Amino acid sequence: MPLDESRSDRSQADRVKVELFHSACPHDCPSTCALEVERLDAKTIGRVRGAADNPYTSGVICAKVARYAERIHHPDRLLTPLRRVGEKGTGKEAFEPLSWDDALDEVAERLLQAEQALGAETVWPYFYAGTMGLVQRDGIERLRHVKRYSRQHSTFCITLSDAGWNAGAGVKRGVDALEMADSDLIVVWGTNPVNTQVNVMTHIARARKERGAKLVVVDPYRNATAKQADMHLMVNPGTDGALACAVMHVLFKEGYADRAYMAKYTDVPDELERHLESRTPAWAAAITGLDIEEIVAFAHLYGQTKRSFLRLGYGFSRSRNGAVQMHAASCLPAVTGAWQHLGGGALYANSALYGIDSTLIMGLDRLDKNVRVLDQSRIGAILTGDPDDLGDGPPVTALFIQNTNPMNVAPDLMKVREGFARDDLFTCVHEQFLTETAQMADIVLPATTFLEHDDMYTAGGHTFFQVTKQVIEPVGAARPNHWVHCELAKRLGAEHPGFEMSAWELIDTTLKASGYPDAETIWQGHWEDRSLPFDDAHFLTGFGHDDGKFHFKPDWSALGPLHHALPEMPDHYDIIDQTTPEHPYRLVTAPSRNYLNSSFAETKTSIDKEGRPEAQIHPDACAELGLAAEELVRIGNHQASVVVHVRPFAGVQVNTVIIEGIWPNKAFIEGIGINALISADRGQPNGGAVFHDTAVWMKAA
Ligand SMILES: Nc1nc2c(c(=O)[nH]1)N[C@H]1C(S)=C(S)[C@@H](COP(=O)(O)OP(=O)(O)OC[C@H]3O[C@@H](n4cnc5c(=O)[nH]c(N)nc54)[C@H](O)[C@@H]3O)O[C@H]1N2
Ligand SMILES: Nc1nc2c(c(=O)[nH]1)N[C@H]1C(S)=C(S)[C@@H](COP(=O)(O)OP(=O)(O)OC[C@H]3O[C@@H](n4cnc5c(=O)[nH]c(N)nc54)[C@H](O)[C@@H]3O)O[C@H]1N2
Ligand code: SF4
Ligand SMILES: [Mo]
Repeated sequence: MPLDESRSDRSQADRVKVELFHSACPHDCPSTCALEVERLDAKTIGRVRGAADNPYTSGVICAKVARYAERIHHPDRLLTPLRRVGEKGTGKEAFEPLSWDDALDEVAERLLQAEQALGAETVWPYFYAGTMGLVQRDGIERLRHVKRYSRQHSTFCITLSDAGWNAGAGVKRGVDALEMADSDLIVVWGTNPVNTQVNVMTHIARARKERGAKLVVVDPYRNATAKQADMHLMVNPGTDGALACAVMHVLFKEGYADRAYMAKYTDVPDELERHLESRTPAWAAAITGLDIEEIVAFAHLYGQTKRSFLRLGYGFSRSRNGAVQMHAASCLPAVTGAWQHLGGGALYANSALYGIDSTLIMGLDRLDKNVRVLDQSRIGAILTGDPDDLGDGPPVTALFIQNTNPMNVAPDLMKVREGFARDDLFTCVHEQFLTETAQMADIVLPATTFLEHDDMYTAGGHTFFQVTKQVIEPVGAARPNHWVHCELAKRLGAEHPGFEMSAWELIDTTLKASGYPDAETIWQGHWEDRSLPFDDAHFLTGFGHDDGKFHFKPDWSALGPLHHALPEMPDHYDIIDQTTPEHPYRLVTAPSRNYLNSSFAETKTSIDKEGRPEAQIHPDACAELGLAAEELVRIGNHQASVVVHVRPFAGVQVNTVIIEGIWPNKAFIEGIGINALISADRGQPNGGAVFHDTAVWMKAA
């Protein structure tokens, strides 16, 4: 992989006077790259590059953001507010432009009418992380809390992985990713950084070049990262708990367990050892589909390497048992004591480093815990009136949506479509593009991108906090989320100091309340490094729990209401969507490289690079099903079926099928996207979508 995907010709830029601005990538990606943006004039950007002087970004960004001019200046950007005058779901021709004042008046009137008819809980502000900027992403919470609209349990992404990590380590942080360069073994587990956070590969490449470090990838298919690995453990999806247990079994049996470390830093090492006696490599081989020898070889490599770095991803947590999988894997460095060494330990995410006080931005001073909470991933069930989801409250009759595209990304898509299609539902979508969700809206509002507004950013994958300023004028009549919150608040009679401030004032005030330098100072310096001293980052001063220990035996009841059946110890928790004679395959819907969730599916370069949705199916399975390359396969379960092209691929087990990318529904042969197959079941113990946990049938289409 090229070290700098963003390097390219400067010919266009050379012709005009180019100014460089610092910024940060706002997309929902652990890398939160520090950027250098070329401004060609007050309205136009040129190339975007990774900041060379940021130690994590190190001059490298993904190709899709390097080409951001293509997205920001895209002819399909929304330029004015729109009112729908035609059928839902039918594109541009169904909308007519209107002024901002008229649009905001209409939205406010409809929200007030809904509230008067059924109470404030009938309104559901709905958002996710289209921008990760704290002001523009989270300000919608202030409007929600002040108005006592229904709350949102945000379960698309991190709920399962958070629960799994916190179960063991007790706090959401880990070893600084820069230490990967000092590691002798890097285990990329349940993440595909070549696609999803390219910067991880920069630091792995350094360790390999400078120290001859080994790279192990644990993943159900030979993805772009596994292709570069020294060892690829191609597990059955949802079976990592078994692999982790068998590895620990070997570590204990063969003298790789650090008993002195465990006595000091962990809760119940002896009980764990006894528990693992029956979790042999042979036991795990039958569950994971790996060979016994592979499992033992990995255990030896891991046990023998003091500087071993686990880079734990989100992917392997997107399953009904995902929290148990994450916890089981996170136990490994606590058994060997790898945490004690430079370049040793684990990183899932670093959110806890930042300590931002979000009270002002989110209006937490106005939060009323009696207001009902609706699960984001169950939007289909909610909009179609499932009483279990709605609780005692009214139906949802009004949605205000920012930063997300649920008509494309949410589970149980057929139900989501049915819900959005309701005649008695008022929907306002604030968007950069006329997404499939925006096409269902009554009023569409045009949104700015990150280079058209101010914001600030934490990061999951590194330690740098960043503050950014607007670089160009808003495109067309696009307006930032914060501006829309304030304008709606006026019309809705919602009062809060946060609605009286500019975005910059919100940033500055929040930073002061959080013990940071002021906004201007951080902006001038581009970022504020929040990394911890070695002993703290490596938990040598204690893990996050009250007893300071890593918990092999977690208190799941503290982590969510659905804790009753969870295993007490790391294990294979067998609640995944099992294969049956009727559904003999397991489907994984992993992200593609050139799309980011559903974003960038509008840019031509990304579309050209991705081509079309394809099912990657083992050649033996193809033979059995009578499928060949270029042919169509129908893939289905009790929810729906979709039709895609076949790509025979030996880098996957015979009973697993992979479809990369969250494509627009229309990219599929019958216009039904992949999430029609995804269940809206809640992962345990705290909910969480199970995007990679689906048993399916396949047949020639
Ligand atoms: N290009 C690109 N970048 C992205 C995104 C994107 O869509 N495209 N999405 C962004 C977002 S929102 C997020 S949260 C991150 C997610 O980034 P990651 O942490 O990488 O998580 P996923 O992309 O869901 O899955 C990564 C890998 O997990 C594997 N996997 C699935 N099930 C299992 C399992 O049971 N066990 C194991 N061991 N592996 C499994 C998949 O095969 C896939 O290769 O990426 C972000 N970055
Ligand atoms: N099958 C399958 N489904 C998945 C996943 C998977 O791996 N497989 N991954 C899941 C995961 S991890 C996640 S996080 C979700 C993500 O799904 P979404 O939250 O829907 O993320 P995006 O698809 O990137 O859509 C974000 C939208 O926000 C808009 N946007 C960006 N910035 C702004 C802004 O400043 N203001 C406004 N108003 N709008 C803005 C963008 O134009 C874009 O349309 O998808 C989930 N769905
Ligand atoms: S790698 Fe992630 S954070 Fe970096 S530019 Fe690409 S999408 Fe943005
Ligand atoms: Mo995500």
